[in-house]
Amino acid sequence: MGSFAFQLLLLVCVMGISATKSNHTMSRLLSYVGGSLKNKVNRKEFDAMTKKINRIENVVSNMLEQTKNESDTANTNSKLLLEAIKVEKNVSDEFRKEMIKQIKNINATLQDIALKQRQHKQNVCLGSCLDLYKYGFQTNGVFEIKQHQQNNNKTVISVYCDMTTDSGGWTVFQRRQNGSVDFNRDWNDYKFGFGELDGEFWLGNEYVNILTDDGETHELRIDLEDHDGNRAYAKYSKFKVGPESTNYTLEVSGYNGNAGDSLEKHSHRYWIHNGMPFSTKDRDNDNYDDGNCAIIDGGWWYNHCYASKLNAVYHANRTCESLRNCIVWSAWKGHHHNMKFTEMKLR
Ligand SMILES: [Ca+2]
Repeated sequence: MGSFAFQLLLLVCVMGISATKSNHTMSRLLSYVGGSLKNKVNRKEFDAMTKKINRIENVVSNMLEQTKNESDTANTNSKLLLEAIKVEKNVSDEFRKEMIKQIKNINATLQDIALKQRQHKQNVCLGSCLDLYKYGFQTNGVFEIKQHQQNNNKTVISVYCDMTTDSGGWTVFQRRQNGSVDFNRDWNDYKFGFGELDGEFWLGNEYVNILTDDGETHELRIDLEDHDGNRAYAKYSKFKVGPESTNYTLEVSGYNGNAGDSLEKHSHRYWIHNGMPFSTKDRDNDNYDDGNCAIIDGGWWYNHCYASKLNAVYHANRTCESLRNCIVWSAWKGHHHNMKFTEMKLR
């Protein structure tokens, strides 16, 4: 049933995008969902579910039509939706529980769609994911935020907000998860960012500077997962990336977490990243006199050279064959243990 959650959410998302021309798309999606379900439940349950899905189709279709015109009706309609898919006795308890879970997910997604519509309708464009969270946007996704620049102009940028981890309100500025995006990039790419906000990406040093260099105190959180499925995090109570005139120098302090600190302090002074400018393959700002630490390992605040490097070349191996091409957070797993998933976020 795990994939059913995804399929239903996919269904809702696609319908949200193309509500007006959704009949054909919806039929195809429902047929796809149905086909997938067929293999997982018995015939009786499947027939019952088909009826339910047809009813969901009607209710959701009406709801999307209405939320298009008036987003405030979404709450009412979501309740109608919940009523509409109460599963009958001939469906197993487990299946019913799963359905209710999925409906709650759909409900949350629909409310989020409604809130996004309200954001556009009322021209609500807040300054951070934290402001958006406090406003009521509490599901993960891509949002627009408005930020002051030093020349007092405002710039609107798209960011991915993590609204569920550690009380939410986090602006994600880096993600690695499958190696789909090349991180061995030059200064300009790291300056303005690359990749896809809902996939692998670097938001851009320019934006991380704007978001952290505003006179307020910001936190940094780094979530890690290794290739054995172990997870850990490092959190810093103070985080700032300076402007380009400082080569985006890193200021970080106040570690806590369970991954260990691989940025602020280290017994080996050449492995301290705090206070270091950013380096890329075409801009050597590190303390390594005989070369450039960033030459093949992606941009980072290299010293001589690193205790951590989360933008290195992605390999789906548990351990690193060499110190090169290895996504490292040494305080947690040492220098030879490759990370499978990383996310860097600020608040
Ligand atoms: Ca150097």
